[in-house]
Amino acid sequence: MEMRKFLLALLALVLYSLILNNGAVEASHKKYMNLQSVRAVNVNHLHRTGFHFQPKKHWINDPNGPMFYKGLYHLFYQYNPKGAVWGNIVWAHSISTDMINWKKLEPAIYPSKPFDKFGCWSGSVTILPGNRPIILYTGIIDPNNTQVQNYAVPANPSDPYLREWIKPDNNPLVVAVVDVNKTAFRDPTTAWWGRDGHWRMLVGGKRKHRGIAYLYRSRDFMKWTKSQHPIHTSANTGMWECPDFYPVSLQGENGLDTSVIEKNSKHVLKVSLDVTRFDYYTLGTYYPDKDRYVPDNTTVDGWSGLRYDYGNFYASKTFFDSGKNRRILWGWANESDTTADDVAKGWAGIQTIPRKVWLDTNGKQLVQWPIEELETLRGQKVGLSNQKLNMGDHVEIKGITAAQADVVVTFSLSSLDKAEPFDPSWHNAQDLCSQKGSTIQGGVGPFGLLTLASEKLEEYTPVFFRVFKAQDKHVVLMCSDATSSSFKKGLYKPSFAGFVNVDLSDKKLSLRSLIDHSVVESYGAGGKTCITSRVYPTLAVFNKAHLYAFNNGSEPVTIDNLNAWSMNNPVMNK
Ligand SMILES: *[C@@H]1O[C@H](CO)[C@@H](O)[C@H](O)[C@H]1NC(C)=O
Ligand SMILES: *[C@@H]1O[C@H](CO)[C@@H](O)[C@H](O)[C@H]1NC(C)=O
Ligand SMILES: *[C@@H]1O[C@H](CO)[C@@H](O)[C@H](O)[C@H]1NC(C)=O
Ligand SMILES: *[C@@H]1O[C@H](CO)[C@@H](O)[C@H](O)[C@H]1NC(C)=O
Ligand SMILES: *[C@H]1O[C@@H](CO)[C@H](O)[C@@H](O)[C@@H]1NC(C)=O
Repeated sequence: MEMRKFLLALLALVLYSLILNNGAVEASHKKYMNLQSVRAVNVNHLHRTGFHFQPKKHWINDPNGPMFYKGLYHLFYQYNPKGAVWGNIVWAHSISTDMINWKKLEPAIYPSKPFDKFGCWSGSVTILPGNRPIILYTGIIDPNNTQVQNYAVPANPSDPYLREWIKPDNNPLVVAVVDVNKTAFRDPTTAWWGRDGHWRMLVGGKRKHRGIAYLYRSRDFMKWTKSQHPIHTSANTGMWECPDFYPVSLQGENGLDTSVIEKNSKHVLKVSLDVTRFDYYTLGTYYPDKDRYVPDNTTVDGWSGLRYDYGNFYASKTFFDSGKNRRILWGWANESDTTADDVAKGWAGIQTIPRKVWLDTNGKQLVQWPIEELETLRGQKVGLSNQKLNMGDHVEIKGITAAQADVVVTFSLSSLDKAEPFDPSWHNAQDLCSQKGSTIQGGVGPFGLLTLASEKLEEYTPVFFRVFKAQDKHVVLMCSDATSSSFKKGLYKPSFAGFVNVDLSDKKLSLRSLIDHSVVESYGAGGKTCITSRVYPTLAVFNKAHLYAFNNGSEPVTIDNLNAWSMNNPVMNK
């Protein structure tokens, strides 16, 4: 790729974004036509992650069809082989024995047939009886974005790598009927098997502003019929992308196969809302005879509802890992820098660390935790215990690589009496965090970690808690605030935040942060509330990055216990 062509493309981008910013910007992928096939001249390593899933270069988005098959984990993902912006999308393919070290294979699916000539978009894997994996994915069949659902099968099922996939000629399996909007009809789920001998799957859609999960049934997986009613819909939520529907056990942390329907379980329906670009879920009951899903009255059905992650996390997908009897969640974290930055650095997008997901003992939300295999990357370790932090204190955690680390800390409070009053009109955690950042001193909190911090705190990404007193309970706010993360211009620097539904009777709060150069992925209260931030420090890079614990509340806070590790690099898509 010659420099001249590259510079021309950059110029085109600047002009194009000017036009875009003046016009109406659609929620979906912005299309930078001129940049879609501009191959990376070189790959800038400054902000590349050390242990998160990334290809060697170029653009990635949604995780697709994760599965465990014959002792190997497979991950497919939306990938642009020709550039660092969205476009030319194929299903890239990697395999692993531990979901931490990855080997890159050739793309599994790419546009080639009339039923996917204009795009091979997201989808899922179902493992049919006899251990036969089958991919369902969305194909784009014309320049007008008409969407159909296709399938693909391994060319050689005895190849454990499943390198080659065939797209048979009886595709597409499903096309939009008259009353379905064919340009808002995509992302088939993993199918589940009903006792009545029918397979079922969901496809995301919308009608006007109503989000819809269409339900399809089939006896043989080839002939699919749309059921009269969607499994669920919700007004004013816009397009439902990447639906995910699965059972969770009422007891314990084990996962359930997607086809399990039993008394001792609940169902989860997750949708990715194209309008807000966040992933929301509800817990509820699935009635197989009526093929209806009814959310519990304890969960909010809409965009003030529960989220897997209150930060940069979208288009997620789970799968049942039969190897370890757990359900694993993959999600995409896009960049927070500009498209011009992405083109210049030659890459964009990462997958978050795979998380085990299960139902909280309170039955009202899910809990997530990084898979245990991540701990194999832990290297040099430092610890701290019984350290008191008064208001304004910050202590440095020295002796590890602060730009690439795993930190686990438990804070304890001697009293909650100084908690600030909670105003019941504060519904939006992110707004609250942007008003009450780490430098706004409080009663109980803010306290937590200052990650990716420069030595004199010119740059830092604080991850912290703040406790409020509502009428009859305490309210815990968790923030991951990118406001002061970087001097770089043009970045998206939100004060991501969520509330933490935690019992404070032991007056303890725990936090785990996975810090990886341009990502801080945090788990509050054992994984009840998770927040991922993408940040691009200019000073706090490599060995100039520091890590601190801090308290800026008038109530002293004690670090009961803190362990931090330098994280080693896995083999990543070599
Ligand atoms: C795309 O849409 C335009 C405008 O509605 C129509 O004229 C054209 O025939 C469509 N093309 C295809 C391939 O469907
Ligand atoms: C169908 O969906 C597309 C894409 O979101 C939208 O632009 C169009 O207005 C929708 N059509 C109808 C009839 O609602
Ligand atoms: C919520 O549902 C439960 C049973 O599932 C019921 O006992 C309770 O009264 C309901 N609460 C509200 C506010 O509707
Ligand atoms: C604590 O608050 C003070 C006053 O706003 C501020 O100057 C200081 O930087 C804060 N400390 C930390 C570690 O954020
Ligand atoms: C990630 O990038 C930021 C900044 O450009 C946008 O605001 C988000 O909408 C986008 N998220 C997704 C899921 O595309």
